[in-house]
Amino acid sequence: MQILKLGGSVITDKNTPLTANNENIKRLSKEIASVGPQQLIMIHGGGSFGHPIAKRHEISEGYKRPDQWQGFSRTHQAMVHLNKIIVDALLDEGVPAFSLSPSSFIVTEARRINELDTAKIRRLLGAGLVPVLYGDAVLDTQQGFAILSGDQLVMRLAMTLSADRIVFGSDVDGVYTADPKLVKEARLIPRLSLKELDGMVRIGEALNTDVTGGMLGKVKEAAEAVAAGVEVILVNAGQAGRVEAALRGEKVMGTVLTR
Ligand code: IP8
Repeated sequence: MQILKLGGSVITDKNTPLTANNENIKRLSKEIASVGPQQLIMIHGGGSFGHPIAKRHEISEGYKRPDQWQGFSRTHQAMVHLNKIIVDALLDEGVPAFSLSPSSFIVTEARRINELDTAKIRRLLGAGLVPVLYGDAVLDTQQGFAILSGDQLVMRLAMTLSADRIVFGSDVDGVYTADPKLVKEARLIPRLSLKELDGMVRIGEALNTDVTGGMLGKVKEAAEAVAAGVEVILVNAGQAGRVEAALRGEKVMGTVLTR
């Protein structure tokens, strides 16, 4: 079983609120379809749908004022909207996609997943369907509500359902030796062990910056799954063919995280 996470930067236009990147969504749907029948869970990020609304209403910080409940619901609705665009595109290409709302079966405690009932996901997979989930506004036992990131969801599902591989599709090629947007000599790291990763996280924390150009948080979250034996590969989903190759288990430009 594989889990594919599509980052918000690939499937939406991050500079324009509530705007999907239909071109990328269609191409990626075709790539997923061409892999053929597979045990696959998809999870997508919020991009210009969930994030601006969540930020405006301070949803991730938790309950402070009654008017935030409106924002909580609107954040969720924006994600439902984006999810519909993605599931419709997958169905149009023949992928048996099925939408699942994380907030309907997940509750967090201090922003970490607490309750998680995977029975429905298992049933959908058993029937040959591709459950499509997303980062969502969820109820939280301590702070009222919270934002559950797609990345945290990927990791919990990978551990609970013993996934074989996680493919992270974002808008960068993988993990670099330095931020490629700032440092000309930055090199892509094709394989990264947990020990090397730990070293980079320490450097990043000491400098109080993300030295790898936006990938460190994702990679930190992934470490637990890697330690449990799940293969984790980071690829650029904005480049044609890379997600497809990663799902097929073929050699592809990106970064593989290893034990
Ligand atoms: O883009 C958060 O998911 P992410 C989604 O995976 C929302 O961090 C609701 C802002």
